[in-house]
Amino acid sequence: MIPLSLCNFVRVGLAVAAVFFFNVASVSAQTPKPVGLRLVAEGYVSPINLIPFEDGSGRVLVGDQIGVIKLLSKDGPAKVFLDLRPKVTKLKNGFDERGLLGIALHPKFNDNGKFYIYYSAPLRAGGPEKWDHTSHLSEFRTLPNDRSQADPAYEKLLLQIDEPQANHNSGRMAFGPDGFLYFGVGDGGNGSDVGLGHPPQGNGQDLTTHLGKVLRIDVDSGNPYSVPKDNPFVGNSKAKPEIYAFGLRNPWGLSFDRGGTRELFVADVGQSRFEEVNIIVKGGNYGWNLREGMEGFDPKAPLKKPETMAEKDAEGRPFVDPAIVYKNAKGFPKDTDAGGTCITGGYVYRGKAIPHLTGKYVFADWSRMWTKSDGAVYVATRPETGSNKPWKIELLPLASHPDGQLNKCIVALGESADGELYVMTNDGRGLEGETGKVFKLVPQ
Ligand SMILES: [Ca+2]
Repeated sequence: MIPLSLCNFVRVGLAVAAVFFFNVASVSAQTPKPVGLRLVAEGYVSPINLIPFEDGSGRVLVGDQIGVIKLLSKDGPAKVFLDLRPKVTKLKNGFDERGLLGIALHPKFNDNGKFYIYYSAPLRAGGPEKWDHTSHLSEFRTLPNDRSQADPAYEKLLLQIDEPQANHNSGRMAFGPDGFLYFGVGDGGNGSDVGLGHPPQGNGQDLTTHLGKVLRIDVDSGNPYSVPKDNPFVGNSKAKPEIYAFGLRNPWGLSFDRGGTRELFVADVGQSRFEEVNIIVKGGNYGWNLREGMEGFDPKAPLKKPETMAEKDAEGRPFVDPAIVYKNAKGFPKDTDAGGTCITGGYVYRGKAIPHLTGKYVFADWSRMWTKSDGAVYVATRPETGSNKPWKIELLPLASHPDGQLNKCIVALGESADGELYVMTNDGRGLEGETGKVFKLVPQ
């Protein structure tokens, strides 16, 4: 928590910053054309997944963190697709990062009805003493002749990952253009990647654990799955073969670009000073907990820029810098170009409705202040080819809301089958009430 007096100061600063774009390096007075948010669904607690059916129907699944997945038709009412609450670990009414975290439909879902869910289950029998819970990655399926209804009797458990603390779980998933399932796993929680369940080098840098990684598996062969032969650490007896990339803290936003070269964008929630988006490459080390943003990180003094910065990891690999970075208001309470407190992540826009966003990465921050629901939507523009400048970040003006202020926390973004984007919010600080709403990003 930061003191309220500081927050008031931050608020004045952000009002000034709202007309500028920012990146870590510079500030300019340009601003993108306004867009609007149109309400399409409400009554959720914390809607964190919006997954489209790719069958031309316009239907989408909306997954609520508490464990309920609803199917929204284009015009009809929402209906419950799957209620996973009996299998989810007991959640707190207040702030809680556990629950139903990720959903991905099998690329051949229309034929086989298979889909995948990542959720927080109670700590498994035999799990490490005093650890918090166990993450489950499971295969589910619909009823044989009805894609609009999950089969409540079927679950095939693919992977369990024990979690020392309740926070930093990720579990965000997507199938890649190669047909393999990619998913994020957080560093196990706590802060600074230290404490119970965190080895001396941190989970992010420890290749013997799934924690703090992006993993890649093949759900179409093996039992219950197989590891793609070209995963970067296959054959390394000191590494988990599922690892695709590492050095991540809480890779919350995870999406493949529907166009371009189908890059994998992963927004990694920072701790104190920087929020970042990484373009994931095979075997890449994204730095946590030796790096945060473009700087070093010292777990003993997380709010300070360390005097020295590691240039390479323990095996001599250089770190991969993030593509998009902004200052976290917790670490920079006086800076007008601090973009928020927790990156939500987003998508490269490939829809038709808002042409000026095409090819840009549209993303959100959960709340610009820790003490108030103040989510913001941003647009990041890739630098020209050959330039080593960071992506330009601009606040996306929301003409549908007075002064562009949402006054809500943005828990996730979603993408329809035709590339249009959705912004999912709730009013509170956690799993209380049914204030969760789903908005569509529309031209204004
Ligand atoms: Ca990083």
